[in-house]
Amino acid sequence: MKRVGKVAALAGLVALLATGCSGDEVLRFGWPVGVTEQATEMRWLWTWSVIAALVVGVIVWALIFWASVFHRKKKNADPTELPRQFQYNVPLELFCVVLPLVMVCVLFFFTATTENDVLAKKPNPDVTVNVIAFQWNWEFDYPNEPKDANGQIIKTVGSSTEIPLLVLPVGKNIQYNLRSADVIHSFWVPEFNFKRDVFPYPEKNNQDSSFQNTIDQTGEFVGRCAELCGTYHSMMNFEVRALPDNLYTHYIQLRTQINPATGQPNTAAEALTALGQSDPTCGVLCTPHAVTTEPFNTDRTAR
Ligand SMILES: [Cu+2]
Repeated sequence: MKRVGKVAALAGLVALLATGCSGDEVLRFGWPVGVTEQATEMRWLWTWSVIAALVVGVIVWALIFWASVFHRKKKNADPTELPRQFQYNVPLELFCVVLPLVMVCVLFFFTATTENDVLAKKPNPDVTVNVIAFQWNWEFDYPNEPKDANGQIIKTVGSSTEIPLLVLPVGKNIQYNLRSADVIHSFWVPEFNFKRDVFPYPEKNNQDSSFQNTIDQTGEFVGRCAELCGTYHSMMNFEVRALPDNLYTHYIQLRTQINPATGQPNTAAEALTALGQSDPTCGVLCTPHAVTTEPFNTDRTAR
């Protein structure tokens, strides 16, 4: 018994150390890192669901252990005699039906309320972006921001040589309006813990093609298309650049201004370069090109 205990403790220790989990990861129970308020809310649901499952698990394991260790066949037992039977014990059977039902109801309640919160939309979002997916890239428009010096909406379009940067502020309620110019794509930023299909003509199909979230930390987060949409589907990447609010406002200002070198309003890359020059603390956040992914080679004979 003592040896079994030692071996079990050692196996547990090895499992814990060999998986290389940090304290934070252990508490997340495998839930991926998220950077939005909504992702945090989903993580809470996951963490408490796992804790509840573990509590049930511990009780069930203890009962199995108790039954198999302390209720073994007695040495001098009569082999023809059955152990005590429980199958028509009404209170016990009621308990075994009602308790799981209560557990399912509790899980359902917290799942439904979390989903409602994650999908909730406020009437007046702080920032609105129109996300247009096309084979095989992305366009991001800022319809509610000031127009640029040419009177055009500020927009960032990706190409086969440039990853589009979706620049957004942290701590603000952001609305994403999704639409496709051709086939079905899917807007996915892994760190948002959120993914939604991007359809053509969403209004014709009565689709709710928008969602909102609030990013709660600055950083560079890769975005991907998560719906097989053709030849270059796997390279249909973009990058979310979550800036502090004051830098975001400055970025939008720069996007409206004419770049003397080109005679045109600043592109995303030019605006980020200027932003980095005006605020040296900006660092990686102001890199003019994507840092989480690379443009793809369209030469199909390249390999
Ligand atoms: Cu796609």
